[in-house]
Amino acid sequence: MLVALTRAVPQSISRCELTHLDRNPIDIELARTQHHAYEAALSDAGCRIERLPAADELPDSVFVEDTAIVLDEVAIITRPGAESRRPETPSVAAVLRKYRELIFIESPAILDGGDVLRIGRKVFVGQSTRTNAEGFRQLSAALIPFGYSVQAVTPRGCLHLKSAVTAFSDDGVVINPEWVDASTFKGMQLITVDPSESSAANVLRVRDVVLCAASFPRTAQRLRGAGVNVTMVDASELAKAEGALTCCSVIVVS
Ligand code: CIR
Repeated sequence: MLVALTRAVPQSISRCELTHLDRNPIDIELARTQHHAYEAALSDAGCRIERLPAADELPDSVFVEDTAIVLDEVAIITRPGAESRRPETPSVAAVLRKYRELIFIESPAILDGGDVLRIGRKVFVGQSTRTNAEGFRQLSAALIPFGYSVQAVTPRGCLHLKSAVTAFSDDGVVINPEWVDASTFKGMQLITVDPSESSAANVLRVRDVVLCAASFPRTAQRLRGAGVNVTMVDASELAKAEGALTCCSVIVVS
């Protein structure tokens, strides 16, 4: 059984953190409609949706991915790199306690879930404005005892490692090689984003389905050409808040 933790688009989303984008008006109703469609796609892919309590006063609270990393053996509660996002974690921890033993990332570490890419027993950790060397060190110390290998990677020109690369299968990644060094993933099947779709590397795999953002049809076509079972989801409103597909859920195997 898969559980997808999600959280509603908050009233305050227009005050979200922005790093690489200029602020543009966000249509909350449209963002909510698209977020419901995202939840429906996750449900169709086999997830039970469990909604965290809404947090209207926390502008980035819909982006639950950054607050926790859930593995089979344990869940890590992060310490988000943006100070405004740190109050998001206690309510996530309260729910995840039902499913896993918890390990907490502590100051002076910062770590965003968007920087953590797990492929099998390998964990790649982006060193970004949101994740520092101490965040990498604490995460490594938590995961190495469970037999994971943990490797630091430096993305450039994007918010998180998973803006630049995500897995579409057990050994395949979709990647923007301008944002992360492709040689890090040598030996895996690499599908590069279409050059006109720089943000298309963030796809969300749920079992044998891969969710792709509707704004990136050319990259989706590349995935389909490789035999991937693609479902398109329109996430254009939350993209104005620098959110992509993985950001809006935490998937728990229960
Ligand atoms: C932020 O800057 O924290 C949010 N506006 C966007 C977070 C997106 N999260 C993700 O890619 N994992």
